[in-house]
Amino acid sequence: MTDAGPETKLTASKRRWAEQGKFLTGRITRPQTDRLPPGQHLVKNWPVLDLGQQPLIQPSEWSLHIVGGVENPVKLDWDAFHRLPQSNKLSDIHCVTTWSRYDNRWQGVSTHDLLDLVMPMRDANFILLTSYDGYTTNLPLADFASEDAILATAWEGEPLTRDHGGPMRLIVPHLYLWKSAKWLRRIEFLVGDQAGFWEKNGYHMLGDPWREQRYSED
Ligand SMILES: Nc1nc2c(c(=O)[nH]1)N[C@H]1C(S)=C(S)[C@@H](COP(=O)(O)O)O[C@H]1N2
Ligand SMILES: [Mo]
Repeated sequence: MTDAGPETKLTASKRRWAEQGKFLTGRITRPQTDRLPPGQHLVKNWPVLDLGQQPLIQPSEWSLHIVGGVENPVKLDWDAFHRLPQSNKLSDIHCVTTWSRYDNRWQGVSTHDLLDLVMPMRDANFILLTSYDGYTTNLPLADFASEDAILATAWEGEPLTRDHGGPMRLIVPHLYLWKSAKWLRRIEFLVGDQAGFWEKNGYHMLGDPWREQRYSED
């Protein structure tokens, strides 16, 4: 025990987040010449890609369920979600089908603020996302916690449209866009990595565009 007294679960979680945040900030900073990842080309429009079922969710019927390895599991309705701190982010997006789109303005709840609320347990190092269309995808908690990651409800100042995942989708801009679940409904914290839909169908477990992690090597 230190002079500052016993470390509570809360301070331990927050301290760990501060450490990981620092680490991530260093890791995702890239030189300007490296802005377009290998094998990508720029588009000005924003293509729509999904499994073909675009669920229609009224905000009154919407909820986000946080489950698994967290100190504070929650089910947030639309109002509760909007009472969380709201953030703005600017980021580039990169789709595995080789298009990239620069300078997207997002508004919503940063994953940092969500993590502050739910407080992941020490051994919960992976995330499995489930969406209203049945889609699933997985990523490491360290990547979910990236400074640029946001649970987005608006794009370019307008509510996120249904075809792009409205009313709310995840954006993790430093990974290929298939990790950015549209119509997000559930976030599960796991000890081990569990493959989602595309990951079970040959896509990479991480999906870093700068390392061209498109498909798994097997
Ligand atoms: N719920 C859900 N999220 C999803 C998908 C999906 O089928 N369902 N497709 C993923 C894939 S493969 C891509 S490339 C991006 C496309 O997002 P966009 O249509 O907004 O460009 O969404 C990702 N998120
Ligand atoms: Mo995709």
